[in-house]
Amino acid sequence: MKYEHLRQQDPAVWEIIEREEKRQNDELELIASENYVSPAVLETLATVLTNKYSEGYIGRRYYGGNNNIDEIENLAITRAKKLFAAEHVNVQPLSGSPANAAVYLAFLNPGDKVLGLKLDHGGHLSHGHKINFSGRLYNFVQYGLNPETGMIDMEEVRRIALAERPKMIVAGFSAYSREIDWQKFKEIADEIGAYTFADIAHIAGLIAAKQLKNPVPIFDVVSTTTHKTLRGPRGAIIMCKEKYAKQVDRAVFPGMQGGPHDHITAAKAVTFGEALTPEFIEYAKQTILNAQAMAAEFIARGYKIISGGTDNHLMVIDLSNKDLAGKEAEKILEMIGISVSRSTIPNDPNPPLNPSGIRIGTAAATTRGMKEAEMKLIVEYIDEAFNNRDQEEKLVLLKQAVKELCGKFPIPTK
Ligand code: DSN
Repeated sequence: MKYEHLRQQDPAVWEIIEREEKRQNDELELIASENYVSPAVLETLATVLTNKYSEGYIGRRYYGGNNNIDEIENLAITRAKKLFAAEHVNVQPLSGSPANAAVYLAFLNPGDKVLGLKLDHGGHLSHGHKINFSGRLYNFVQYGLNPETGMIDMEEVRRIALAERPKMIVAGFSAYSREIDWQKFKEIADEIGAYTFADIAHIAGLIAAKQLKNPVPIFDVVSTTTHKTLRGPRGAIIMCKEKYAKQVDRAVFPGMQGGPHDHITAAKAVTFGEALTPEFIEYAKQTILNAQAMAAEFIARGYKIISGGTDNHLMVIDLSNKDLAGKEAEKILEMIGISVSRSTIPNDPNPPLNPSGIRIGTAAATTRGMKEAEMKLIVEYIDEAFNNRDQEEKLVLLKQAVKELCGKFPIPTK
């Protein structure tokens, strides 16, 4: 029986997990940063590798008994190098923020100036927000999106970079739907002798599948989580030029972290193996096609998408013309079994806890096998839910429709 020991030993925990499994099966996941791992990745996460301590690096551990772990870590590194054309990879970061903290530790001193995208324009907390460690330890100056186009204005980035002369420029975002001109960022950084750091957490899977441009051969250092479009376990990696390998490794351990989570390292290796297959390229292509179909349908129904569309897996919808704010929209959709995340819009007049928009992504729905026709249907359900937000009976019917749709596209178990 599946999870036999857990069921018998701790029904209280099991019952919650079982409920969550049912929720994930019956409901639709449109949170742009979430996805479903393969059964092979899930199995790897529940292996005995979780029992091991392996502080240090391959062949240089501070604990005995690490021969097998060395092999696992080597496999993860070798596959990641191939996937991203990376010179050096550190596969030990526990997640996105710790990875970014390690990058700053490797290249900067406290107080150094860094240029990053504003959080409410699509950046990330760890790109210099004042309540985050990054904004408290380093002197971040920030660029925003062009208010007319909703896109990054590279001339504006250049103007700020030349005026502020930061030691590092950060590119790569949590809620930006357009292709990023990595080469242009690099040229600007070279003009002022700044380091280039790309955080590709959201789009790593699309880059690995060669559907978006890859910053790894261009930038000094690149971080990514492994659990978004890359469809792996919770975790992160850092890629850099060989000349920065030592300082990056030292920053991860002993700088930021203790022992790596070896079961997760193994699951990263399995994920990279999956991402190297032709099937994954098809998945990434479809994820983008689905996002574009969804954005077009929202626009046809009078919704305002920041930047007017998407080149990747996500979009940010400004709901201010719908008499609706992000928190309420998130709640209404939760009532019909659809998860999205509220999102700020550029120069949002509303506070971060109740911003003016929502962010939607197609990575998880595409893993279930949904295509453009289902995306259109989903937008119809969302629109109907917003338009009938006070009609409880209508919302119940929509929840049933979402469940039926999910039933036709089960989360892959093979
Ligand atoms: N929480 C992730 C996201 O939703 O984009 C980023 O950390």
